[in-house]
Amino acid sequence: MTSFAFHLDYTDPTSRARLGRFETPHGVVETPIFMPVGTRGTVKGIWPDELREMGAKMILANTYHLALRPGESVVKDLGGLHAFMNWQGPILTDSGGYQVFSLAELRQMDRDRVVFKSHVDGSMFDLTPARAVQIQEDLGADVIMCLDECPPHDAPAEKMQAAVDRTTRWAALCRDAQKRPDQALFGILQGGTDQAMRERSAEGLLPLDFPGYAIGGLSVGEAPADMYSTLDFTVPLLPEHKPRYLMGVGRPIDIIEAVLRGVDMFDCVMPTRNARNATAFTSHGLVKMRNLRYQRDTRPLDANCNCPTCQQFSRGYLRHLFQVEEMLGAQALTVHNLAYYQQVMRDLRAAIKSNSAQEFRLDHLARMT
Ligand code: PRF
Ligand code: ZN
Repeated sequence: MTSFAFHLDYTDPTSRARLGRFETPHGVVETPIFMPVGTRGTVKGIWPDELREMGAKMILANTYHLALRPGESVVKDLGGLHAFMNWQGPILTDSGGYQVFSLAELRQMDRDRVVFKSHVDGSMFDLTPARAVQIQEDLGADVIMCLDECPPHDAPAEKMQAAVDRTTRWAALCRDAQKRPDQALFGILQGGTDQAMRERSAEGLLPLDFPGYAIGGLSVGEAPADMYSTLDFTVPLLPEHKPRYLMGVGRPIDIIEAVLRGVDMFDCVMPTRNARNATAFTSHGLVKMRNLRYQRDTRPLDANCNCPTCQQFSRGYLRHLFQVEEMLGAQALTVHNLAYYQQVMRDLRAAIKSNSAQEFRLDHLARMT
C-alpha cells in the first residue's frame, strides 16, 4: 500500500488530545482535522479555491449520491473525483451504508446485501461490501470507508449486536475486495452507546488491521453526554498510532469534546447546511441571520473573523439577502461557517501544542452562552 503514515507529533498530558500528521497521496493533513462535506462532488455553494484559501485541507464526498448521479463510471471516465471536481487535496468517501439507511427506501437486507429504491428516481439499486469498495475505487478518493450498518441509537440489544456483527463481517469482505493499493480503507465501529457492544465491535475489527478506524453510530439522536461517555470508553479501544475518525460530528463543542477524548478526524454537514438555513456559527454563539434585530446592524457577522464575508458584508446586508432569498446569502454564510470551523480547528491545535486544550474548551463554553 502507498504510504498512509500517521505520525503522532504530540500528546496532551492533560487529556487524550493529540496532534498528528496523516500522509495521503494528495498531501499531508494536520490532525485534528475537520473535513467539509461535499456530498455530490461539490461543497455546496463554494468554490474549491475558496475552500483552500480558508485552510480546508481534506473534504468528504458520498458514494451513495455519486453512484446514483452521475454514476461512478462517469466520474472515473472524467479522471476520478479529484479531477472531476477540481479538488487537488485529499478526499474521503463515505461508503453509502449510512445514506442507504437514512435516505433510501430500504427494500431488503440479506446477510451481505442491501437492496434499496433510489431516493432520486425510485429505481432499484443494491449494495454489497464488494460493490461499495468498487464504487469507491472508481471514484478514486484517498480514504475510502467500509460498508457498515448504523442502527438507531435506541435499537434493542439483539438488533444492535446483529448490526455490529454484520458490520464486522462486511469489513472483512470490503478488505478482501480492495484492489487499489493507493487508497486507505478505514474500518467503522458500531455499537451505539453500549460499552460491551463497542468492545465487541473493536474486537472484530482490530484484527483486520485497517490503516484507520472510524467511530460510527454516534450523533444519531443520543444525548451529547451519552456520545461523550461512549467516546470515553471507545477511543482507548483503538490503536494509538492510527487515525481515529468520528463520523458526522458535529457542533464545534462536540468536536472539541471528542478531540479531548482522542479523536483526530471529523466531518459534518452542519456548517454548510446551517448556512443555507441562515444560521451562522460565530465566536459568540449561533446567530439566526433572519432576525429583525439585524435589520440596521452595520457590524460584521463576527468581529473576530477574517473571512471574506466578515471583511466585506454587514449583518444588515446578510439579513436582507436571506429575506429576499438571494443566493449570495447562503454562499456568504457558507464561506463564513466553514472558515469559522477551520479557525476553531487551528486554535484547538495551537491549544493542544501549548498544553491549554482544557482552557480552550472552557473558554469556548463561556463564549457560547
Ligand atoms: N456510518 C457511516 N457514515 C456515517 C455514520 C455511520 O455510522 C454516521 C453516524 N454519525 C455519519 N456518517 N458509514
Ligand atoms: Zn466570517
